Amino acid sequence: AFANTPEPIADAIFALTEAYNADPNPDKINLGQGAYKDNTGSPWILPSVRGAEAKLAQHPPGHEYLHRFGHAAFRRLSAEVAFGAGSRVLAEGRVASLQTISGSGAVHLAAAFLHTLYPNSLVYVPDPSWSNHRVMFEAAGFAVRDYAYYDPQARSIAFDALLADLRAAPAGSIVVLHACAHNPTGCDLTPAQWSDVASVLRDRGHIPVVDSAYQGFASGDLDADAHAIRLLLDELALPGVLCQSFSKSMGLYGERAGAIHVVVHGIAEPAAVVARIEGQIAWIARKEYTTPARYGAELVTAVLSDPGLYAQWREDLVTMSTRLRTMRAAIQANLRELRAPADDNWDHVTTQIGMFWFSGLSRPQALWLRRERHVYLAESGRVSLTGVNEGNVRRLCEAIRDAVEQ
Ligand code: PLP
Ligand code: TYF
Repeated sequence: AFANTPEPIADAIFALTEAYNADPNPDKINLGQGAYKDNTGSPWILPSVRGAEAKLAQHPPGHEYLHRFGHAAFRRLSAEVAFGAGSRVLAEGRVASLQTISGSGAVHLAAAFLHTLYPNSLVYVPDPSWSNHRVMFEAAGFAVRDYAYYDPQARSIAFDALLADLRAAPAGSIVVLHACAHNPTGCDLTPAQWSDVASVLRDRGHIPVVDSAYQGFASGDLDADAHAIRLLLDELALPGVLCQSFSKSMGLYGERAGAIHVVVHGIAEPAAVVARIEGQIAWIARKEYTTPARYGAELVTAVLSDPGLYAQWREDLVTMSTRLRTMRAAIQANLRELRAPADDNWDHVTTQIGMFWFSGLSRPQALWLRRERHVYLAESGRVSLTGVNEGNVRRLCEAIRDAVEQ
């Protein structure tokens, strides 16, 4: 038994983290996984989350199972973070919400649920995207196609090609969209471009699956970063799915706090449909893991239900997003000063937003940086800015200059 177990498929980003951890060099730089670090390179527990921990220590919630839909207050409050407390969809009861095993679990349940209804639809993911999108929708049984997203020459969004691909997709396709801070490119659509995309989605009867893993990380503002979510799923009343993660926005990576929200439009009395959707998704989860995890949901709920902690959380998001923007500016200034070639002016370091810099460094350059300078970035050239700080940014830029001068 078991001897024939085939070799597992490695996730490139997790493999990179393992290689970094195994490197004994004290000056190594970790630009792999998208997990926030402070200016000393240490993980950061958000002050708002510390406050929530203190609150839970005073009033322990215990360890009972959650309801199969998840923590009731968490489901409601997480929907309000995404859609806005005064949103029409929430007021009209159009949202089926379930707590999930973070954003990954939400994407998985979205795929599994949609497959029960639309098994023959094609699924479109941006090129490039978070690699798990394709993996999870294919695992659910879908055929997955790319739609144009990024133009490496122009270092910006290939918007005409994007629209053309979504127009050409068979009617009723499922379209995965990043709500903000696109992973890995750091390039988001403008509000005007979102409106154009929404028109195509509506005309073609496509179903948007909006993946929101970085709300608050793009601009530092929760509402600004929810623009696409609210435009598509509320204002323009497109039926669709929202996958929500608190991993990055609250720094709760290992706690696995997230939610799936399925938005129902075009039905005057949505309550019965919403209840059936919640029941169906809970049944999928029942077959796989029964109920979601408690502690992360308690922390998120403690932050969101306390006005003081909520205000602190908004500040924490500004702290994190500002630090990353400051590092973008420092990288750009250093590369310009070092006269590092390969780019006219390194403009794209600061025009991109969010956790990642899609550097344009090639695979051989990324591998050279790893081997020769102990700088660990993805082979795609994606740099997680979380690993950059005042102590290593100069050295990083010297290494990049040497890599591009090779
Ligand atoms: N979606 C995107 C675009 C991501 O980058 C990530 C990872 O951070 C996730 C979803 C899921 O992360 P998690 O499962 O930690 O919520
Ligand atoms: O892209 C990242 O670095 C994060 C973390 O399968 C991550 O989103 C990476 C790969 C993966 C799950 C999470």
